[in-house]
Amino acid sequence: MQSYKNLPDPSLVREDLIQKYPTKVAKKRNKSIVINDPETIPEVQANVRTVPGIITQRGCCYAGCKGVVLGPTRDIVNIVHGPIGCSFYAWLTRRNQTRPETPEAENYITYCFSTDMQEENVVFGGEKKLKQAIQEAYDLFHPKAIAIFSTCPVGLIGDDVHAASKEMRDKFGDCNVFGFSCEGYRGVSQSAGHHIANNGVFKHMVGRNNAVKEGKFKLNLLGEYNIGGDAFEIERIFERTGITLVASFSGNSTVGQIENAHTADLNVILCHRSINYMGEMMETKYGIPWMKVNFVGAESTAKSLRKIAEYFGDEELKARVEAVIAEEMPKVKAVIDEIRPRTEGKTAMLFVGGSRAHHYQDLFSELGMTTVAAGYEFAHRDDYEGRHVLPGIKIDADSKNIEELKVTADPELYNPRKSEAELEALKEKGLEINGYEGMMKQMLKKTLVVDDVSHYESERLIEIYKPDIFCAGIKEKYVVQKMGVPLKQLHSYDYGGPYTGFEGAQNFYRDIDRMVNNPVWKLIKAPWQKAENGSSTALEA
Ligand code: CFM
Ligand code: HCA
Repeated sequence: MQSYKNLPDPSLVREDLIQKYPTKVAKKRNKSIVINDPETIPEVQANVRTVPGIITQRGCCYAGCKGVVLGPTRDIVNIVHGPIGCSFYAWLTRRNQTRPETPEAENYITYCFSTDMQEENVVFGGEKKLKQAIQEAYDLFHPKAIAIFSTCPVGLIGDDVHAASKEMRDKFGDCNVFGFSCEGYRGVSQSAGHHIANNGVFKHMVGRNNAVKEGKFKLNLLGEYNIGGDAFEIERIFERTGITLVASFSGNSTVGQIENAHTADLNVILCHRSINYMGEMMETKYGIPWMKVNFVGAESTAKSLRKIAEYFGDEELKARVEAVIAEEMPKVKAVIDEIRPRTEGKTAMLFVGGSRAHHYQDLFSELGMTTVAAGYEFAHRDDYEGRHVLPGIKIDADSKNIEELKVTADPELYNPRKSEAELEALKEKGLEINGYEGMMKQMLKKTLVVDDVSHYESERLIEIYKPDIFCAGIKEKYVVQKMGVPLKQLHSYDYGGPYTGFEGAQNFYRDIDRMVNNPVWKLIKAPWQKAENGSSTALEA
């Protein structure tokens, strides 16, 4: 076990990580491996193309669009236009749960829809087959909406999924059909897919239904995808505090909710990376401000609830929020008190996605554990460095490859939910509207921040730091565990969860306790324990 106090010299670690790379690659990777200083946050290179040949954790644009943003909405038929593998390998792997109102209510999440493109379609074009597939889905299910997702070959042969969608939409009249040009090769990671998805959802869904939901404190929850039932716990807390959830983007959501989202008074954003575009567009067109929240970690949940209550400025809401916190926290504390003596002082490493590598640090610190190294797969600089913390950060560094959606305020609809003066007053109180702190502000001095960590670098980091737990995804899991270090999947939660809110925090503490204190890891001889001459670098001498 390595405590924070006796961490190795981080500049030697960085040197070690890049020493085997060719000079040009080493130079590039050097900019993505940063020694943290929360007081003077250094610049980190992020959202750049992975060097070919390096084994990355990243996924593709199609995964970000179809799997991440659109996948969790239960009553859209999502048809993948491409060879069958793209649909098959994205089928139910993300654990986005859903709860239809009744057993008969529409739910297509368990289906796998694909045009099953063949060589003939690649040579002669696949639009005819796509239209047939849309027709078949319509005849069989009569869904409210059908979305089409382009895979790599579709972009290469030039099928026009937008024209095909429009033709079918006009033909049906009662089914919203729209397409996404989210070919896997676009951009540098999943991130481009989020942007394309946000643009499409905003253009084709948001604002189609003006029915107003009852409720005094109405908000949309953005960037929560109900992995392992996370959204269910947040919904439970909102209900207890008297907050009305208009739409969720997109965990446990429906087409109806999203079409109605513009009637809410506030957007709260959990995963900023995947959905900041939606927050910005809804603010421009409908005057709905957004603010960053975090429901991962009990303290963060309490803080976020207080922030929401402060935004609405209602004394009754504030009192209800305090009452809920006062009731929920003792249960959380009891579990911490039981477990913390066994987890205190242990170390963790988190390399995941574009948001969780930051948010889950809160849960570890509640257990007295330190994050010694962390990084995102595909986040942008603002997710590391924060927005407002460093002025002048460009938010949409990947947008150059993506067709821009011009959003302008509609004077008929535009209704600023808070006046400029009210927003200023909230900012003065320290309530960040449209801003937040990134991962680095929260991490300790001299810890390592590594963007788009490579497989090789992860192995070296484990050998050098010997963390008590490593958090990543399914591709990393078994390699890391064979090194004698338990791996917690922070994407799928290893079939556990929920981990959000007060109850989720308790689930997480118990799962982590079971992992870091499991005697089985001591039975595995890690490679460094087997090595005859011990060390391979000066660092370990
Ligand atoms: Fe946001 Fe997500 Fe994440 Fe993400 Fe993802 Fe995911 Fe993730 Mo996997 S939207 S950035 S693209 S929190 S699918 S639910 S777990 S990599 S850290
Ligand atoms: C994706 C989805 C993923 C993959 C998870 C993993 C998810 O990016 O395509 O690598 O284990 O959360 O399901 O991030």
